Amino acid sequence: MGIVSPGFRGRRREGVVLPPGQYLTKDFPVLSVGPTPRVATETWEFTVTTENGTVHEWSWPEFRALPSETPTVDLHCVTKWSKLGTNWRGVSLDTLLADVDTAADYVVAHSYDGYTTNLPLADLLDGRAWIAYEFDGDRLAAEHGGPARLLVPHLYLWKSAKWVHNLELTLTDEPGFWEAGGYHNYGDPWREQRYQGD
Ligand SMILES: Nc1nc2c(c(=O)[nH]1)N[C@H]1C(S)=C(S)[C@@H](COP(=O)(O)O)O[C@H]1N2
Ligand SMILES: [Mo]
Repeated sequence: MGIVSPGFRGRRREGVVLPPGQYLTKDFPVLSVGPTPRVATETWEFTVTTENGTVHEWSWPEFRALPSETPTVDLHCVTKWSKLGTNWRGVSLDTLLADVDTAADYVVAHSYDGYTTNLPLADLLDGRAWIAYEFDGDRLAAEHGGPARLLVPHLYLWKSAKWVHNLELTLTDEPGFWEAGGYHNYGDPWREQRYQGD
């Protein structure tokens, strides 16, 4: 590692595990805008739609037949709790998007409960995001987004859409639920991008 100036908060430094303003918890709090949707794997489907209307679709068996990964990642919630070293299993977005032909720069994730969140497409690539379906070796609990949720741990946890149903690839950036309600458009915990203007 090179020299990092002590005042610069935007990068992770050796020995620094918590982004600014966060505290550690061992719990796994549940934060949902509405009631937990119960989605059976028999009817579950995951789709990626491109800017020209092409739809890529996976049933549960098709999704589960894809190669999976077991990331261990730190979670940072904008309500200030962080949980370190969480263990997941999921399919990398690199895998899911490998055959998707698109000129889009942005994504809106749509969930079964109607929740939406937006992020740059680049943030889903290069081993940084998964559609996760196991937590700590068990099926992902419904309250935490099961059967499957988006997991984008390098951004605040509101970007990790639970019960994810569709990724809409868009040419222009379209704010999601919290982003339209005053939360930061990007949400980097290391730059403490909690609210618009941070
Ligand atoms: N579909 C959906 N995804 C969601 C939410 C939601 O209400 N609906 N809440 C978000 C918020 S604000 C947070 S902090 C995390 C919480 O995830 P958890 O309940 O597993 O801790 O999920 C995010 N994903
Ligand atoms: Mo949140």
